[in-house]
Amino acid sequence: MSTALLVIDVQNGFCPGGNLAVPDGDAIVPGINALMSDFAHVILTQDWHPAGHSSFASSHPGKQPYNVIEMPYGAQVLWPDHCVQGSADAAFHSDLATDRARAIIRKGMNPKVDSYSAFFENDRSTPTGLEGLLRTLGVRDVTMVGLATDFCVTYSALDAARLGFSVTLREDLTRAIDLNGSLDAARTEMREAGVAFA
Ligand code: VGL
Ligand code: ZN
Repeated sequence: MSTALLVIDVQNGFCPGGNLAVPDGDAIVPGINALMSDFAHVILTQDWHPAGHSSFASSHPGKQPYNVIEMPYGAQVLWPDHCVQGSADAAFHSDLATDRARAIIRKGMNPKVDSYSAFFENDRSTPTGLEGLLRTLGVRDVTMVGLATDFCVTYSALDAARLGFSVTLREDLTRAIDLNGSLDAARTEMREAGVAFA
């Protein structure tokens, strides 16, 4: 059985200067690079939205970033336009050691459904294919790092735990958006799901 490091959304868009900048988001890059050699497999995710994506406030007349609306699949925070396919905002941070990655899982490509998790769209059922990749590789233990702690990292960790993987969060190698207490709520949910904090 094998181990995988899941590096979530370490993209310019979530780093200082990006369209959805997470405070200090770039500070985790050296530590993530150093950790890669401890794992059999390194897998990156990349938030990869078409222009006009339904998670963008600009796609909803009268709405502002960080408003919350009801979508057919549940509540959806509306974001500034970010990580549009092919843009500099969607590129990985230039210091991230992407050469070590076995695979890059792109997500958020469905114009109508957001996708925080590396495993499923926000309907919690449409798969990205990552589960099959990990199982085929014999991976049972996954360690999560990246951006943002309280959105894409947490959704990915919760799905991994639900799928039966043993999940460790390296919280020192994540940074949070922390919207209305979302970081505390995310920590509680991960603890309850059996995610180990390292
Ligand atoms: C993310 C909000 C929107 C993330 C992605 O990577 O945490 N958050 N898209
Ligand atoms: Zn996004």
